[in-house]
Amino acid sequence: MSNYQLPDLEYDYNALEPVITAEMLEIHHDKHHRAYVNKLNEALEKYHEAEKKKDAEKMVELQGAIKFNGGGHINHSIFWQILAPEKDGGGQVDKSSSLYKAIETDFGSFEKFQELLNAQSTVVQGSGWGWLGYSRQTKSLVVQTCLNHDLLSSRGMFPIFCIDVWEHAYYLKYKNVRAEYIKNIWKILNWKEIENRYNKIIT
Ligand code: MN3
Repeated sequence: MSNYQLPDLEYDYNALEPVITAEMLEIHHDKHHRAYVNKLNEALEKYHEAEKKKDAEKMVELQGAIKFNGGGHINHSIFWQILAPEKDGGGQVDKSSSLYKAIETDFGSFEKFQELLNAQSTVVQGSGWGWLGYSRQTKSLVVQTCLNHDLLSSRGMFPIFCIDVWEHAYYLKYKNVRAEYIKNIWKILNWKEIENRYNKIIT
């Protein structure tokens, strides 16, 4: 039996205001993310039944739902952790950290990295995610975007942090102006957690 659970947030629904309003965060976490978890569990249950019956056709058919809802669950679980309220240090990057130095080395400057991630995330067509990733192959940081809930790890890159650029992430406050939402999200990035994720992968 697969029974994935919706992870609790480590902050209140109103804690990311004004960047993300309480209403936006509650709907995003409690409705959208919960639906991915429920649909992932349903699809996996059907998959296990099909597996018992050795029904390969049904198993293949279910893979789309597992990929989409499983990716939604995995990506959102990262996203909630790499955000933090401004009063708890959200948005404050430690310029002496190894991640900050690696960003300067790999992108020229922190500002150039920011511009690149913002620009690429803004032009994702339809729904998707912007990422800072780490390529084990080139041993360097990379900016990437994924469509829908595709996983960065399926490209052989380790996901360090992400920006959800689905309309459901910003529309209630920012309407069609995705660029404004992306510009503002830097105020609530949890750099301690982001640095931890980077340090784990390079050591
Ligand atoms: Mn989302």
